[in-house]
Amino acid sequence: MSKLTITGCPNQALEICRAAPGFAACTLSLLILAGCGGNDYGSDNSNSLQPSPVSSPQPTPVASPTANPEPAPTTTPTTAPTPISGAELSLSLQPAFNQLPAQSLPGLFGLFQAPGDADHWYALLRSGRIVRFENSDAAKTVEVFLDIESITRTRSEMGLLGLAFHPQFASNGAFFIYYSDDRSEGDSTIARFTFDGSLPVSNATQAPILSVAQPAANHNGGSIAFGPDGYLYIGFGDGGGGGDTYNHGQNTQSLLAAMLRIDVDSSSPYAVPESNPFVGNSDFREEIFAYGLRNPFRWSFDMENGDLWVADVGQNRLEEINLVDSGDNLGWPIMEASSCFNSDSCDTDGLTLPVWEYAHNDGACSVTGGFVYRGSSIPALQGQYIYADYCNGQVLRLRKEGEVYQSDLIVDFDASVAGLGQGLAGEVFILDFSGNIYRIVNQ
Ligand SMILES: [Ca+2]
Ligand SMILES: [Ca+2]
Repeated sequence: MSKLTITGCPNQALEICRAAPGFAACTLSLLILAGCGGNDYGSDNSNSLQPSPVSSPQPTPVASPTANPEPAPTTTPTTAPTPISGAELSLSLQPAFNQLPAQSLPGLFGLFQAPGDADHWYALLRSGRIVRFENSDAAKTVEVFLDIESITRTRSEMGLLGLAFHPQFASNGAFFIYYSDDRSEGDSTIARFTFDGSLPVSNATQAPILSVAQPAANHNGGSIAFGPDGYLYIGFGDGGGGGDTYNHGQNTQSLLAAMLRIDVDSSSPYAVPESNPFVGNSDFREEIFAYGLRNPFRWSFDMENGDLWVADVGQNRLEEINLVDSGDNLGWPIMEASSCFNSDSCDTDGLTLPVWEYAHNDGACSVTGGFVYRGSSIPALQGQYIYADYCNGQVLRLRKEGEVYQSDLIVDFDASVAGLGQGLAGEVFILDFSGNIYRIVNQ
């Protein structure tokens, strides 16, 4: 019998919560787990994690305004805190696209626009669907863009996890998805599909790109994206369990626990770019762009300068946000953020530590990476990284003042944020896992 939630720890419980139909159950689990001392578990149990439709995704009220946007008390600055100069900001969340039918976006994991198409939004649903709707707050219907529910496994942290439109989508119709397929523990599968103008996209257009066997149902990563270099980036977690059960973190012969970079245009199914950092090094799989990651569930490129921001979900203590370069070793499981985890030496030579980390205080326990704001509606957020914590619902911003990073609260949001979204105009949207979409607005 596989181990149950109650043998896990708060952060691990949260990762189970990602799959739960409602946050209340997760809160309960976390309460039960209070004081947990760090046991590992395999969350790949089949007892409690079957996703079910969200029972009542009623639009929730606009999040309460942050009365005093002081730095979030839950954050533990990596460097010495400096006075927050953004205290003049007073932001809130406003429902967007809220004329869409109730329950039309259950398990909302992502929100995208396709290159060259400002007229639509594409919503990624964990169950195995992508639906699209018009780019208008008056939009009242969604269309099924892709439906692979029949071949998507959704137990635990599995599901349709990522979407990336090809940079030439407008002319070639190509897009890529990352889903847990119906093999074993939900093999991590990257596949290409082709949109020919008619909906839904035919599943027969699926062309496999890459599949990696998963030893456990959790820590699968999630996002995929094209970089400014035109290559497809893929983020995989350490395979699962807890505390790097399967020793993938520093295993560079494995594609797990790594950011990969592949060229999907010059060869079929893909080629390794000659500029990848470990090309010609037999100690590494050449697809690896960076490694030492625990669970890069949500990450993104700055649409203006191409910086790669990777939020790595932590174990039991610390959540991290990394600025990732080619060849980086992000440290897991030697380190959990800047704290020694599974090493006697705690030697950080050669490791890239996060630019920001925060502790599991005040209900925080799992970072949901977001986007660098490049919109026009809130100039004060320009160039700042917007992210959230799945557990306590806080939406935060990270910015650099001089050489010092600092993070503060935007909104204390009473919902489970399993993803944020960014469109062609650079605005950032906050997604409630139950299916509501919010934009950030001035009070
Ligand atoms: Ca896994
Ligand atoms: Ca790390």
